[in-house]
Amino acid sequence: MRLCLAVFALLVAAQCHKLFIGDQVLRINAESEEHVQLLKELEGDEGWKLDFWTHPVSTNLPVDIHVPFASLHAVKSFLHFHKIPFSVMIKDLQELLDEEQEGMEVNTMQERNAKSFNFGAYHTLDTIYSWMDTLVAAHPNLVSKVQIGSSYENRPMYVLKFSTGGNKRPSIWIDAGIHSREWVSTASAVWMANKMATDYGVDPSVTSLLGQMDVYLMVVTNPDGYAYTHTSDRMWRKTRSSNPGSVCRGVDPNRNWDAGFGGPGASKNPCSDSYHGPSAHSEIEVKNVVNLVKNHGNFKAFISIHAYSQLLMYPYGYSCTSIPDQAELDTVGRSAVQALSSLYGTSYKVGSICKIIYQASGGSIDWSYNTGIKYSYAFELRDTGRYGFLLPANQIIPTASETWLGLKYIMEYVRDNSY
Ligand code: INF
Ligand code: ZN
Repeated sequence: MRLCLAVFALLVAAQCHKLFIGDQVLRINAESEEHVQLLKELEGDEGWKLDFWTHPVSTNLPVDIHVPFASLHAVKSFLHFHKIPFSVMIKDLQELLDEEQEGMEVNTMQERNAKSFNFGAYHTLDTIYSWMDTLVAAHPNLVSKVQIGSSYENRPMYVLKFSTGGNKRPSIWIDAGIHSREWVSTASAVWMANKMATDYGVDPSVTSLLGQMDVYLMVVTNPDGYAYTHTSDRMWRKTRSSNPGSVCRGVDPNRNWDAGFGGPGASKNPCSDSYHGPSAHSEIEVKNVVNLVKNHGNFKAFISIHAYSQLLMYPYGYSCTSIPDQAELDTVGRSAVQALSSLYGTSYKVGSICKIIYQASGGSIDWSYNTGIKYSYAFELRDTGRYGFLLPANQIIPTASETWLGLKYIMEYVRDNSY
């Protein structure tokens, strides 16, 4: 048995996939400020190669940590010693990854025969890009595929533009997949793009929305990172740019925007998953979006879709002071979440980034808000930690369907209240 496991591991490694055999994800419930401080020290200790999926901020938010097999004993001893309660959320990360991979392989075979796109499965970048062409071909008078530039590794960056005419109409920006490991964000954007296209002319609200506004939907905002999660490291979050003077690659594209850039809640260490990069907009993926939004000049909403934690957040992240429009964005956010929850009862929290989770500088929706796009929001989709970034594919369509109701509420509100 050990021999075939070793052979299997070698075969998989031959595809240069990073392996996570025996790795676990622990859910830690800090019960005191002292526990929170101890967890922050743990996060700062690079030696144990811990991947914090969520971060220690207070006693009322759990901390999920992906612990490599080699560090498991030490980390569990540390938690036991300090009497910090924890549970094992994922007992073997590689097993979950293998299941996910099997699901994708089965789907690819079925798709070849059925010639129909399976919205309830995760797809590679190439498959998503091909699907975009079929969506445009099916709705030529509504949807176009616009290349806004290229990524660091020279992959095209496409926006799906939904427009029924006019020139630079009041528009809504929606991006998904800016953090590449958050696969359900990208998969939900694919489903919602199809939903919007097929509901136009059928759903009076969508028809009215697209009769007055354009919608720009970027399904894969970090294509290099997304490709890398399929070929090499499923847990990759950042871009894939090289950092001069460091062996570590990538910048956190949600710390690279010119909004409180380099402030608290971002790292100056290129090896950190929240590395802010050498300067604001240094990442071409961010720069391409900034240029499009600035050149267009008539965006009324900027919505960024992340996963996980089930949150709907508004600015600021870089500071815990309230924005001038806090009351309105909070009210609209709570109504949007009410619409989202009406489908399956999924519970979301609403609030500013800084207050509801933690201070994070250089975030996209802080930048969009400060450039005058009032209706700036960030969704954190399912789940709340049972699977985290490895949400099973059978939850894609339920997640996308409920998210669509929340998103549609926001878009309708913007249609009726922005000038
Ligand atoms: N979100 C957190 C992040 O560290 C929080 C966040 C969301 C900050 C939106 C700023 C704006 O970027 C995620 N979620 O990474 O996937
Ligand atoms: Zn994210």
